[in-house]
Amino acid sequence: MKQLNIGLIGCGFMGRTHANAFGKVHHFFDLPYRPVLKAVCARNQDAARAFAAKWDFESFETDWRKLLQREDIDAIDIASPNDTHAEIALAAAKAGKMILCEKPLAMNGPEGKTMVAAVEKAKVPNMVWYNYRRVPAVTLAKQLIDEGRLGRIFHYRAKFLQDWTISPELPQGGAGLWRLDLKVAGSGVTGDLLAHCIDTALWLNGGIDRLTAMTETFIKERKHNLTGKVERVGIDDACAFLARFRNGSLATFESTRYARGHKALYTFEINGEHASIAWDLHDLHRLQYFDHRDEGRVRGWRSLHVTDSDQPYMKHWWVPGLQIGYEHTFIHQVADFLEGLGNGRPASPTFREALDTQYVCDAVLKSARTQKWEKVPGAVKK
Ligand code: SOE
Repeated sequence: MKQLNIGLIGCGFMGRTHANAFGKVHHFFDLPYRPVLKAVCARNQDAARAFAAKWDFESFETDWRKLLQREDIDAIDIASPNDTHAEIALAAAKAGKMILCEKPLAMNGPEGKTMVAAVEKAKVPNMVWYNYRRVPAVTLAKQLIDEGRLGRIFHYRAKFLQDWTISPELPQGGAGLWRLDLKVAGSGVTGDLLAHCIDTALWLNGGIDRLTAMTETFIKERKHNLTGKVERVGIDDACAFLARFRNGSLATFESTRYARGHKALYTFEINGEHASIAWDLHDLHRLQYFDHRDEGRVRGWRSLHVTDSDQPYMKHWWVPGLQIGYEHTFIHQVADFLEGLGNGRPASPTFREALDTQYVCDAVLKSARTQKWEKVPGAVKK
């Protein structure tokens, strides 16, 4: 097994999910490469040192440019805030490093396009962390759709609900709260939460042709942690949009951080001519499946407990009936990336595939401004 030396940038929540995945993947998967936690990079020296010690990184840096210059680093993993993705990715591609980038790919489509051009020019393997594709129940949904079990798709319905920004006392900006700062995040729930729903939807149901959206910013001003001043809030707190897929199906998408009682309620339901499927992140190991072709007397929604060895990814884990969870989606993503390095079939979504999600987000935000239906350009031919 060859070594793949990882340089991780960012040691927040996402840095932890990625470090955990790199550290565990070889225990469960037989892969052509084994990740080595070479270095972690964060601006704050104490934070970088503490993270390196806790997650077993061999070294730490405080300047990502130095990390990129290191010859002992093969792959750069970008887990820092959204406004840093493009600059780091462009430089990493130039330095010939493989790149894994946290979602969303970029602040917007045009920026994402420069990142796609850079990795494709440098011919470096690249991937964006849209982890929910790798929930075994979601991957099973993909298999069922691709096998044609649902038949023609009529409806796609998705939502991602949270409730952590309802208090007007919550500041914006700085560590942990940069997601509320437009200049750093690029958008609010659209890029942070709906991007997940969109990525899954494009993967399961193909491209989106056009859409119409509305957004709202419920709390208009918040104290900014970095300036100490009360500043205008630029992000969308909530967003809903209607869409038409290229395959003719209709869709509704909704996301908010103001749904009291919901912490991370990501759900989708797909209705086809023969069958329907539904999934819920709070019950992530189950896939609900209804097949009209079942014998009438026993027809009904089946709750598939996705834990058996013939279901996606599950043969790598425990024994049938014992479920896995959130952290494993990141481990699966690393496994697929390493597998792809070995067999030359890049793990998805690549930067180019993730650019499609970015284009949908751009169209959503544009439509919310223009109050019109907007056409969505495609980065990948579908
Ligand atoms: C926001 O609270 C957040 O952490 C997102 O940034 C993640 O992408 C999502 O998976 C969970 O919620």
